[in-house]
Amino acid sequence: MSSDPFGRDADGLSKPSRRRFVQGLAAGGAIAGLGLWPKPAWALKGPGNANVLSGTEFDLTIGETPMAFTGRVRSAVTVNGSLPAPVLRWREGSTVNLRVSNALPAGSVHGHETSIHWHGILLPANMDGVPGLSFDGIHRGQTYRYRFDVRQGGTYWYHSHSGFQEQAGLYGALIIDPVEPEPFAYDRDYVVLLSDWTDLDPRRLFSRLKKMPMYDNHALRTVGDFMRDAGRDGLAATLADRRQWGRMRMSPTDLSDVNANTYTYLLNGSTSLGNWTGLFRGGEKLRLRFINGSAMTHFDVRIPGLKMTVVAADGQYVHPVTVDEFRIATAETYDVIVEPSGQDAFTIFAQDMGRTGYVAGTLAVREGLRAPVPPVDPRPLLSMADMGHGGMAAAKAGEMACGANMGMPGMDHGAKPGMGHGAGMQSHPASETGNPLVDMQAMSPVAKLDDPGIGLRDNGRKALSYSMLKSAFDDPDGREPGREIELHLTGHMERFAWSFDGRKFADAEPLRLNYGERLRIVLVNDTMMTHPIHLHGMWSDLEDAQGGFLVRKHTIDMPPGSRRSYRVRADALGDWAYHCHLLYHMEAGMMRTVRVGEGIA
Ligand SMILES: [Cu+2]
Repeated sequence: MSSDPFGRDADGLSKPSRRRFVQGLAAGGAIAGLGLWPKPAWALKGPGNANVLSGTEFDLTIGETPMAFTGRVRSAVTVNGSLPAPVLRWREGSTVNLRVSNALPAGSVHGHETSIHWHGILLPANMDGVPGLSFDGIHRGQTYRYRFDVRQGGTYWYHSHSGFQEQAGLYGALIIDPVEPEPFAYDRDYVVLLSDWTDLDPRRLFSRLKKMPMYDNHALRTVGDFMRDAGRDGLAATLADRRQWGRMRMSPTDLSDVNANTYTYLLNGSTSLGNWTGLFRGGEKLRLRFINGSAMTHFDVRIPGLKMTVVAADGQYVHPVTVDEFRIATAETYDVIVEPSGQDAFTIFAQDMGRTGYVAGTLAVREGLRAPVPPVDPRPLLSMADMGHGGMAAAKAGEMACGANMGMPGMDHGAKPGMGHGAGMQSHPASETGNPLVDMQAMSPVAKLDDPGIGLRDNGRKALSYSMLKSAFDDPDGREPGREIELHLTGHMERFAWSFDGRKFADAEPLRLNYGERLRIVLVNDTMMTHPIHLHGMWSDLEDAQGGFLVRKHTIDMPPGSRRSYRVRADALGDWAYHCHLLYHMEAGMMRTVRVGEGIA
């Protein structure tokens, strides 16, 4: 029986071939040292972008493939046998046909249904790939035919929207070549797709999170830390601070629910040991298309020795801004231009926001080179201001800015609705009051657009913040929003409960938008976690602190204690998913249906 390069047999279904198995090990790298394989497995991989499919006709087969990233063999969910899924290259103005087949084996731990969602792509609702909203999903043995016009250019990605398949490997880059010439030049073009891998069955990881939300956070403060703080700040202040943290049920070092204690981070499907390498010649400009295809990880990215010029965010051009470092939330993309020179090799370094681990790759003049890999930064501490209990100045200074006025739900802080952006006490939806799924509220959240984020302040490097991202075009709609919807991101740490306005997806009515309207969505983060919020089918046009158009995105990251607003043009009929892109937050309920129709709101 013959196989094509993707390990498919003549019947079009994927099977885990020996070749793919070895390549999976290659991506893992670590196993090469065990002597099980005749040569370093990564030598099988070519440099740069392997596995690119381009054109208008695509056959994508979703199946299981054995992979080993840690030395243990696990079944990944793959597309045409590949993790990450193949890079798809489309052209703006074309019509793409994508036949997606479900070849998951019977009894797969990854379920019997699958789907592909084209993240950030404008398309008809029944092509969006969310089971239960857009269509019925793709059942075992079935093929779903996606067909739509490509109406945009830029860097995007695609992933499963079924169960936890995205965690298990079903994600890939999507590159759309624009019709118009791009406003920047480069000699080489690389995808840098970051992701997080676990050997655990993701369903088991989710149930562990429900039972032990703090499992991955080993960094609880010690008695020694306490005595040091007490010596510095005084016993009373330290005790008061600890009581507040205790009431909020969180260690100040906890920035993420799942981190490198569980995850192995991947860059283009390679571990650090596998050392994905992008080649360059001196004097060339490289375009790096960073994509965060992780399930649960914010990455802080830098290339020591190189400046990075950000030219696009979430696929859309921005005025070029040059930085040393940027934070990329789950589901975001950034295109950057770099000009390596003076060294033969540079390290692409991506550490997780909680500083528990990293993944590294290399830009080099030839294969086999490595530059030094920097240490992971010290763990940052969250402050009360980080939680929305105090202003930015306090946040920057890392001070405790909140007094006795803790944000426990149900307290009346005398806030009035419609208080505008930023300053003053924040009001809260009545559904949060007395709600067992809500353990905290932000009292004075602010936009924090000029804040690069926890752990990136004053570290001696110039870090990107949202306020530096300015679309290279004016507000494409131009109308002032006709109405405003305020939604609160809510949660309960110990229950691992996540929701909007204290209502889980299963218990919530759709959010209704009138077809054609321009509206403003205001998000308030009442939790201590950072949530990247993604609206399907329509752009999210982020506003600056004055309410003016700032930057067009498909995913808006919401740090703790933040209040951010964006404009949406409801120009896509149908039901759309609207959710936190942290996979386990979405699964726990931080999701809504957005229903766009004629005269329904
Ligand atoms: Cu979230």
